[in-house]
Amino acid sequence: MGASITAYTRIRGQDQTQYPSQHASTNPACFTDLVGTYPVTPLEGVEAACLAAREAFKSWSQVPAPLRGNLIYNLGQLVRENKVTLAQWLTREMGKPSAEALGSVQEVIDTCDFFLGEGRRLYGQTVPSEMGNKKLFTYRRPVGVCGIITAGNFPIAVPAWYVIPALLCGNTIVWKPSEDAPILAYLFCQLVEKAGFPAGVFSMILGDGPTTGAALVSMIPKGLINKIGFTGSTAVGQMIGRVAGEQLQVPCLELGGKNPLLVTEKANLDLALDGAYWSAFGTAGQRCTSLGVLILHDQIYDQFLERLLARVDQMVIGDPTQKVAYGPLISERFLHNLITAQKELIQPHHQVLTRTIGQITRANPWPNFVGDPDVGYFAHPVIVAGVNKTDALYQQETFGPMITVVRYHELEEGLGWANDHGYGLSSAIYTTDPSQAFYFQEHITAGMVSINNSTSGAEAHMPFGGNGYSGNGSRQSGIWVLDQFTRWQSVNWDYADKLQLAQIDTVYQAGDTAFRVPGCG
Ligand code: UN1
Repeated sequence: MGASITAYTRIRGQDQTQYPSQHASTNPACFTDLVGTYPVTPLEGVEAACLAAREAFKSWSQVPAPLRGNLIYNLGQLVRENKVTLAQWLTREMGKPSAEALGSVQEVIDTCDFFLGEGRRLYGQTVPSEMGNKKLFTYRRPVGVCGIITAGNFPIAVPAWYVIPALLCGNTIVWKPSEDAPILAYLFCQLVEKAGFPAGVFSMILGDGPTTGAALVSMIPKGLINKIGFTGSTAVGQMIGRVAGEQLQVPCLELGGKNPLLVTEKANLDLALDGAYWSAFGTAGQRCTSLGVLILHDQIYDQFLERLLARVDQMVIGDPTQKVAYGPLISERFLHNLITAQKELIQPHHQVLTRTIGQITRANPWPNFVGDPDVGYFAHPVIVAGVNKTDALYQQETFGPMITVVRYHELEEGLGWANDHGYGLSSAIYTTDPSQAFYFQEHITAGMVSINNSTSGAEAHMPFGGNGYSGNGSRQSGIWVLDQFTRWQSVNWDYADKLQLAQIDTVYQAGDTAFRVPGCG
């Protein structure tokens, strides 16, 4: 429990107090704890933020990139100084256990550390011309106003993956954070402003996806948004992709996963056990990189599963400020969605191998529970066997502490289980045999592959993103995200003082006949 904060829509560095605060953000581990209140930004506020961003783009895009990088440095320092406080608010508002909360604030710092230097690179190329007295160059040019819509599981880390490179590249931002963490978003927004970004460069609008998110997306056909970035469900990503595609825009989409973790008969089983346990139940399974399908070789299936179930059975769940494997789900909505998925997707031919399904309550208890389950949104850990590829339980992402387990005999068959659901975000293989590891790496469709490590926990400067139902191939983080927030401009500078036409006036050498088609002169 602690003080509560009122969050506001922020446009041009100012609280928009004309939109009254009506909505409550509560602690998912203790819903009597009011973290704060916030207003839903109405359509006119969303438009005002986009117009402010468009105005600010004119000057911001002209600030030299090294100087933009200096502001990223400031932001990184501010987040560093406030790391513990931000992590505490993060735990309180969305329920991530303290160590993970600190880790996810660290991802913001890591991202700043990477991009402050990029301000002094943002390299283009010099390219040889086919004629004399002519020089060719390439430049990265900013895209314009970026609308960013993010989820509640990484309430500032994933936004930072978009916002920091986008700002560094000279774009301006309208950010719609998750309605599950508006207070943390507001605190982050204040740090961005304190770092010195000019008014209008970064605005924040508040509300849920169907209301404020949809309002932001509706700015694309109005011509007020040049690039949209979205982290969330596949269904919403498809909808955003359609709207953006209509305007010939390529969105940056980071969507769901059904991430496989495959354990071969040659795996170090102790290591694989740690990896599977964490991938499945870390963050209560609420990472887009969390484990979806555990794929076990015949030879180790019984032994591995027995050990995993024994460990899960001893799991400590509950108050995220204590030492627990996982805390609550992010909000009531996430709990509701998980319970609905369990009711609809678990069929009579499936076997629930863990104690039970649904919400942890005093009436439906978990033995090693810390705190009072009846005041929060806690879910039982669930492992389901007996799944077929035609089952919706295999084909759909279920966001929460629930996985399915399948067995395989040939590695090719195991890869079928890993790929055939059509998602392709993260994946993992546990083996001591390099030929198995490389076979997996070469045949998996996922954008990210771990060898002897968990499906989740990507480092902040590696390309992050998926294929298939997990995304449109866009990549965040590291140098790769620069392609999302810049467009290549090619420049040719001719100083011959006469018109020189490429291909036509080019003086080819005698030896270039090698490229002529035989029989054509
Ligand atoms: C997400 O769940 O959207 O790799 C991002 C990981 C984290 C990021 C997850 N670094 O699990």
